[in-house]
Amino acid sequence: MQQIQTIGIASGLAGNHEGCSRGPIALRDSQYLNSQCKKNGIDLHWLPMLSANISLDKNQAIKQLCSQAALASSACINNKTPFIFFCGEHAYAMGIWKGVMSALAMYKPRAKKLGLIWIDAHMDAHTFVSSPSGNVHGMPVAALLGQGDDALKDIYGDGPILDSKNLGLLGLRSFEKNESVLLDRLNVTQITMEQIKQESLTYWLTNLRDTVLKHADYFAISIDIDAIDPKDAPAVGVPEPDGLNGASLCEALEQFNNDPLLLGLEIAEYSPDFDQKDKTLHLISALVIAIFGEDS
Ligand SMILES: [Mn+2]
Repeated sequence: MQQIQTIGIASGLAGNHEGCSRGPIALRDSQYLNSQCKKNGIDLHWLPMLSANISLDKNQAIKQLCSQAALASSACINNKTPFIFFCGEHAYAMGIWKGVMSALAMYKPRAKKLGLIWIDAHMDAHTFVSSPSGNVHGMPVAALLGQGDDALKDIYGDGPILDSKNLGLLGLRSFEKNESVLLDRLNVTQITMEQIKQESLTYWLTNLRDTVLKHADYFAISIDIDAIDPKDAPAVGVPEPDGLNGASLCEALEQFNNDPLLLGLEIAEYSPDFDQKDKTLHLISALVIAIFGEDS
């Protein structure tokens, strides 16, 4: 049985959909998820749930959650234990991956680098200046790349930023001009749904792993559930039609099963109130098993 450090961040502060805060709690309490994982050799070892400090203003509360996420993720790297973060919103990716990069930077005798595969319908590359909504869950990619405005940089704080060569986005189909201009300027690898119609998901994910590891030592995967087609995963705050096929994504991710260079996984934006017959819950469970399960 493989033990996976499992951290939930139960917050809906960074979007305009409070229901997301219930996602991590529902997953922690799900008999289905935890028992399916056990059957497949995965012991989800749940650490105490992180939740927002409501006495702080919104951005300061998001910043605090990111710091807590960074502490938890860097501890996983230092202890060399695989991890899963289940996050109400994608905003906390800022903390999770900064924490991982900080811990890798301390490796002896040589600092190590992170490559990141970001599976999402959206680019998440807004700043407070460019965002029409001002929702921080649309900004983590910009922050991780060190491209935030002052307010976003304040939330991100000090610490390493992600080299744009070490990031690849997949599943894109809903974004604003400002975001694609930013990512194009930084030469970030972007795989759109159009491209996924030409070649299989397995092909693109093999390709992305190679790309993000060209200049990095390890890699990790961040999945926004809205990358998946709403027919397969309806339980999200911002559904976007024409997305990834859920079963194909699981099948394609199996190539990373027990990959020695894979550090961990983030799954964000699950909003259980919108689920239909637990479809999304079952898919989340299948994603985890594809990556960490035995004999998959
Ligand atoms: Mn996202």
